[in-house]
Amino acid sequence: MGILLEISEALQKGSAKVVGAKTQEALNQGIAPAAILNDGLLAGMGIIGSKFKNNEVYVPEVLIAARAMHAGLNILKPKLVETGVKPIGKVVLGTVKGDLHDIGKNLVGMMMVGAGLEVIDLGIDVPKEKFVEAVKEHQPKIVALSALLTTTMSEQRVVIEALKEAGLRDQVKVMVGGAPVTETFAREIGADAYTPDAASAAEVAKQFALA
Ligand code: B1M
Repeated sequence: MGILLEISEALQKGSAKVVGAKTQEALNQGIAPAAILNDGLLAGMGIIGSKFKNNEVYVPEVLIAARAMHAGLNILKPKLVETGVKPIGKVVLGTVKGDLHDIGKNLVGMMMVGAGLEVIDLGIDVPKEKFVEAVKEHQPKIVALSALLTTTMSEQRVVIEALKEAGLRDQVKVMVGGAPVTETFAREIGADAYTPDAASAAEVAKQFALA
């Protein structure tokens, strides 16, 4: 069995220890970090996602799989963020209020650091006030909002409105993303950019920072 398949299967079983060890082993074998991420970790999480949808697994199993995913991501992180240059700009990043999903957000953050940006990660379940405070305090070029639920994506609009009310909207680019978010939705709520994945989010953030 290929090591990437072994990573995917260990993740589905929720074995953080095995995922961590196999991720390291794959790196030692010279497998590209992007392949380990996409064909190992994300492939496993994709299968868990489908089973979750079909009620074949439940929240506890998904949480354990997410913990295993983090174990793998922690090993990959130094490779994904290798940069060594002075940051080209700051990003305030967070998962919006009511939403506890952080794997995608963390990946977006890692890729942005890898693209040369400094990332201030506010975490999950972040209320609009905290985004506004962070913009005042850190003066970032970009605010990046993640939402994974159809019930929380509207919170991205709430944050944009709060930035407007605080008179801060014009000084930042707002980027939105997350599984239920679309280009059309992003335009509708007045975001500056929608990107479908972490790599393109980092690419667009870099363009904004250098503009
Ligand atoms: Co949740 N969950 N979950 N969950 N969960 C989903 C999102 C769901 C699609 C599962 C399903 O039914 N198929 C579904 C949402 C349905 C909907 O609203 N459309 C769902 C649900 C319903 C729920 C609960 C309501 C379940 C319940 O309690 N009954 C609950 C809600 C809790 C809450 O947030 N208030 C819940 C809870 C959880 C756990 C806590 C158990 C766990 C999260 C653990 C954690 O994050 N630490 C969890 C997980 C793991 C998932 C799935 C299985 C995997 C999500 C994930 O991490 N994917 C997910 C099903 C799925 O996605 N297939 C599901 C991997 C990650 C890399 O992808 O986050 O999409 P993703 O990020 C991508 C892109 O979206 C993008 O880049 C990333 C990769 O390149 N991206 C951005 C993300 N943010 C971006 C920002 C950007 C740009 C791109 O710019 C700023």
